[in-house]
Amino acid sequence: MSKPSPEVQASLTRRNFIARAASGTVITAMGGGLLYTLSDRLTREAKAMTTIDGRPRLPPGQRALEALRPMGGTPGSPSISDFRLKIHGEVDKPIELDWAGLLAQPQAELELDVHCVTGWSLLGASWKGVRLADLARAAGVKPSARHVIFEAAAGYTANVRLAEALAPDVLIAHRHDGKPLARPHGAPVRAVVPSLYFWKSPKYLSGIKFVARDEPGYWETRGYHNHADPWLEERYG
Ligand SMILES: Nc1nc2c(c(=O)[nH]1)N[C@H]1C(S)=C(S)[C@@H](COP(=O)(O)O)O[C@H]1N2
Ligand SMILES: [Mo]
Repeated sequence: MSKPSPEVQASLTRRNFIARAASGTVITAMGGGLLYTLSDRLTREAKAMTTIDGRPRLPPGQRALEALRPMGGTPGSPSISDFRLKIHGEVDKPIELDWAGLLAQPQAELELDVHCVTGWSLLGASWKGVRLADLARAAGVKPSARHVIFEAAAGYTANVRLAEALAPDVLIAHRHDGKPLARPHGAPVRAVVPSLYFWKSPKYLSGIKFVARDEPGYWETRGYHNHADPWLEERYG
C-alpha cells in the first residue's frame, strides 16, 4: 500500500482527532472555530442556573467537571469488616455503627453539588447514605452541642457548625453514582456537606463528634477558612 498524500494524512489525523473527541471526554462540540470542552459547557449551563434560594448554582470562581477529581489524603482500611463509625461527644446515647449497622439506618439517595476550594465543582451527582440529622436524632444530641467534628483516618478532621451539619442534604455516604464509594473517594464511608467547600467532607470517616466548643480541623488550622462558604468565597482564613 502506498503512503497517503500529506493532504490525506492531515485529514485522517483530523478525523481521528474528532472521533476521539466525540467519543471521549475531551471535546464534545465545535462551533465558530472554537472548541468547547464538556467542562466548559457544564460550567456555562450551571452559571445560567439559580438554586431555589436564589443563589447562582455555581459559586464564584468555580468550574464544573464531569467527575470527581481524586484529591488524595491518607486512606483508612478499605475493608468493610474493619469499618466502625463512632457518634459521640455531646450526645445522650453514644453510638458505634459497624457496616451492617450503617446499612440498617434509613437511607437517602440525593443529587448533590460539591465544590472544591481549588476551583472545581461536581454538580448533581448521586450520593447515597444516611442523613447526619437522622444519626444525630438517634444519638440524642444535647442542647450544649454547637459544632460537629468529623473524624477520619490518619487524624484528618473537619469542623462544621451544628445547624449546617444537620441540614437535610448532609449525608454520611457509602455510594456515589450508583456504585460503592471508590477507594480514592473515601471508601467505605465519607461525609458529604454540599453547602461548604469540599474539604469539609472527610473521606475515610471514622467518627462524628458533637462538641460545645469549636475545634478547627486539618485545613482550618493550615490557613483555610473556618467556615468555608463557597458563595462567599470563604477560601482562606
Ligand atoms: N480523610 C480525608 N478527607 C478529605 C481530604 C483528605 O485529605 N483526607 N481532602 C478533602 C478535600 S480538600 C477535598 S476537595 C475532597 C476531595 O474528595 P475526592 O478526592 O473524592 O474528590 O475530600 C476532602 N476530604
Ligand atoms: Mo479540596
